[in-house]
Amino acid sequence: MGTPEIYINGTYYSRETAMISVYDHGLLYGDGVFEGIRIYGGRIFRLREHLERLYDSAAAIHLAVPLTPEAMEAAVLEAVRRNGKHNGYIRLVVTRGKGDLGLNPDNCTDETVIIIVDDISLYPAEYYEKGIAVITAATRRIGADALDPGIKSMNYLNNILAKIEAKQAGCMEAIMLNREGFVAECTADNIFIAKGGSLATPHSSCGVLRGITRDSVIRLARDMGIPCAETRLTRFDLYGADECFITGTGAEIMPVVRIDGRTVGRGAPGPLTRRLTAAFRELVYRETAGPAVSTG
Ligand code: PXG
Repeated sequence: MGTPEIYINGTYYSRETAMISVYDHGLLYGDGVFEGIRIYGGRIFRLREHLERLYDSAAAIHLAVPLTPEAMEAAVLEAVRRNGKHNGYIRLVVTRGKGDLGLNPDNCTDETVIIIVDDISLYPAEYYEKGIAVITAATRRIGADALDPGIKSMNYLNNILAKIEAKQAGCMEAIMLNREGFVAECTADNIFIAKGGSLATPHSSCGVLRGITRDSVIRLARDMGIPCAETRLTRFDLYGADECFITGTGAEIMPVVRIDGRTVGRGAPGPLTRRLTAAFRELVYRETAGPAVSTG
């Protein structure tokens, strides 16, 4: 595998030469949106859904993406093709672009579009077998009254602070609560619990990103006849759960076996988690079968 070819505004650069201006408002103010997308066997998983979320996020922050969704889809496919990546990760970023020192977005002339195709650092396989320990972070998820967490914006500072809390506690992940103290999500993953044969996950109004993996799991559960409620969850609900897992593009479905020092269920990945993991792998296989480098 050669050096990655990175797309910036229609031109490809090497990893060493791919650069943006220090006046880019993405850097100066976190003024932009992004997506993280998986490539499985040369096919892109749910590209259309990711693009829809990207354009919705952009619209919410008054950001005009300089490519049509069709042109963006073509650009992503071309970037994957050029990089010859069969399994990996696409980071799609759109920033307000180069401006000057000052928040005024009118001074930004051209939006910056970046497509990076690279390897993904996965959790070690044993974590999927044993499950992970998590904490609830003191750092709260930003509320929809401030910045709607449905927007996948480049402002991840409070998620990063929660991630630091997790690491300081010797854990891989942190659960973030919303301002009311209800469970929202993890730093880059959604969360589910199972209790009495049913699933529950925080409702989008609790301050979560509507994850594409979350959506896949909700639909799979319904197809499998497993009730799944989108509701409000408390830490009490987490501690008393039979099972818990987190979902995301990177982690897929990761079992959680300890929360704030309390053992979840029997302290091992539970039966619903295992069934959904198998069903999710089957879904990915089904949707990404076929000719390489196309949308899955
Ligand atoms: N919540 C948040 C805050 C996220 O950022 C998810 C949930 C899960 O959504 P998906 O659509 O992936 O099921 C995310 C996803 C990265 C990276 O490189 C971040 C995400 C996804 C992929 C890569 O940091 N966040």
